[in-house]
Amino acid sequence: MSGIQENYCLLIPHYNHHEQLRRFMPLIAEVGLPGLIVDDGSDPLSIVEVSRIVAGYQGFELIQVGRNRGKGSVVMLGIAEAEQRGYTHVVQIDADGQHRASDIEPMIAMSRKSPGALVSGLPIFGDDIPAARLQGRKLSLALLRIETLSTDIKDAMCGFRVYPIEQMLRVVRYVPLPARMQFDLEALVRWVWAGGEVQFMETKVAYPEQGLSHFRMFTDNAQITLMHTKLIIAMLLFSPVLLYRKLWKLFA
Ligand SMILES: Nc1nc2c(ncn2[C@@H]2O[C@H](COP(=O)(O)OP(=O)(O)OP(=O)(O)O)[C@@H](O)[C@H]2O)c(=O)[nH]1
Ligand SMILES: [Mg+2]
Repeated sequence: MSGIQENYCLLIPHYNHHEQLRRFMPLIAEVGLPGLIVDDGSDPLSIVEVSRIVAGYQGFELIQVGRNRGKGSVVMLGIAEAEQRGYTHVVQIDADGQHRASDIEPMIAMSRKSPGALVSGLPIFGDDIPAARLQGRKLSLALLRIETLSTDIKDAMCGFRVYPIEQMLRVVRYVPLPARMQFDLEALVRWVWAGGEVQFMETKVAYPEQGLSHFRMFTDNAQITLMHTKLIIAMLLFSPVLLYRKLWKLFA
């Protein structure tokens, strides 16, 4: 990536979060970056509302995909669209306003220092996080560390990350990433398997009372469990390569 001028845009996957996005937009617009909002087949009323919201901000564009496909699907679509518009990096930030817009600039500053790295938010949660979500995240992090044979991974599921586009498209060239909520997890695992660098930046994550989660406790957790099973089997097959790489890094 050296020699190439980094060019960042925001990428916001949106699904029935127009009320949250309405409150969040003034904060993210302040950063002064262009943005792609990819609507993931929201309800008709939500699409009308989100179209109105986005039309009110210069430099922001709404992309619609029709039927609901899942967060992973629209993030990958947004990454491809960003590449076509000449961007080298996307700052993916969820539409529900849980993340701090004021941390976008520091995250980009971190990314500029290592443009080839995936930079992920490292959530600092308050007391407002539902206990079940916290336990689920802890379990996923432990499994992700096994899957990557790495304790360097500090968070597995943050919806606030900088993805370098070229490298990310290389990661999915032969095997696509999951379309739904497993995306954040598997993207990180596959990134590490491909030899990619990951950096973490602490950032506060809120679960406000007027917030709205579309995370489906049973279905999404079941899909995440299946994904971990698949990744652990793949890791066992791939482990000689991962171990060789680790030793190489240690002794090189
Ligand atoms: N849940 C969900 N979110 C989607 C979908 N498509 C796009 N999104 C967006 O993906 C982001 C994350 O969705 P959330 O429902 O907040 O899920 P989460 O942040 O993992 O879960 P919480 O920690 O409970 O908020 C939001 O910006 C959504 O609008 C979808 O099909 N389902
Ligand atoms: Mg959320």
